[in-house]
Amino acid sequence: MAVEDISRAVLAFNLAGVTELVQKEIDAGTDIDTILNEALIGAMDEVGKRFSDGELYVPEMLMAAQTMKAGLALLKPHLTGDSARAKGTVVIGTVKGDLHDIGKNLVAMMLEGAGFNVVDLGVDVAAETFVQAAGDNGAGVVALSALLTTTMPAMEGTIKALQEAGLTVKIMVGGAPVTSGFADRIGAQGFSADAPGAVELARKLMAAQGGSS
Ligand code: B12
Repeated sequence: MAVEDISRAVLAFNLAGVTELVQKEIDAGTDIDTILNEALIGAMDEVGKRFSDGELYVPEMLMAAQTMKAGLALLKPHLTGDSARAKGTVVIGTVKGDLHDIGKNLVAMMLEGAGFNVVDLGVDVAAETFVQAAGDNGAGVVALSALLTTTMPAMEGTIKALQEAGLTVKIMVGGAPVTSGFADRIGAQGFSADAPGAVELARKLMAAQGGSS
C-alpha cells in the first residue's frame, strides 16, 4: 500500500521518493490525516524506536527528519487552508536547549489553518525571548514544545518568567515526553498530545482569555 511505501521511503532517507509518493497520494485524494499520521509520523516513531535500540544514530535520525519535512511541506497547504479572520495570537517555540521542531511546526501549521495569528520563535528559545514576544505581539496563548526529558524543566522556567513579567497569557505545553500531569505541576493551563488537540485547546484557552474563537 502506498502509505507504507512513504514510511519505507522516510526510513530509507529517500527524499525524492517521499516527495514523489506524497504528491501522488495528495493527487489521488488520499486523506491528508492518513498521509500525515500513518505514513510520516508513523515513520518517525519507528525512527525513534530504532534509535533507542541502537540501530540508528543521530545523523540518520536527522536525515529521516529532513526527509519527513519534505513530505510535510507538501501537506502544509492542505493543513492550513484560508484563515478569514484572526482568532488571536499564539506565540510558539521549542524551549531552551531543545532543537526538535517537527512537532512544533506541525502544531504551528494547524493553528494557522484554524485562523490563529501564529508567531513562531523557532527552536532553543530562551524564556526571556518568549516573554518579549508574548508582550510585543499581545499574545493570548503561549505554546511551548519540548522533546527531551532534559529540556522539560525549561518549560517550567519559561512559565515562571511569563508569570513574573505580569503577562496574563494562557500557556499550553506539548511534545512526546510531556503529560497532562506534568503540565498541571508546572502551572500550564493546558496539554495536548497532538496537533489537532492543540488547536482545540488553543480555542478554549483563547476563549477563556476573552478573545474570539
Ligand atoms: C527527529 C528526531 C531528532 C532530530 C530532530 C530534527 C528536527 N528538526 O526536529 C535530531 C537528529 C536533531 C535529534 C537530536 C537529538 N535527539 Co531526537 N528524536 C527525533 C525523533 C526520532 C522524532 C521526533 C519527531 O519529530 N517526531 C514527530 C513529531 C510529529 O512528533 P512530536 O514532536 O512528538 O510532536 C507531536 C506531539 O508531541 C505534539 N506537540 C509537539 N509540540 C507541541 C507543543 C504544544 C504546545 C502542544 C499542545 C503539542 C505539541 O504535537 C505534535 C504533532 O502531533 C524522536 C523519537 C520520537 N518518536 O519522538 C527522537 C528523540 C526525541 N530524540 C532523542 C534524543 C536523545 C536526541 C539527542 C539528545 C541525541 C544525541 N545524543 O545527540 C539530540 C538532542 C538535540 C537537541 N539539543 O535537541 C530522544 C529523547 C529521549 C529523552 N528521554 O529525552 C528521542 C525520544 C529518541 C529516543 N527514543 O531515544 N532528534
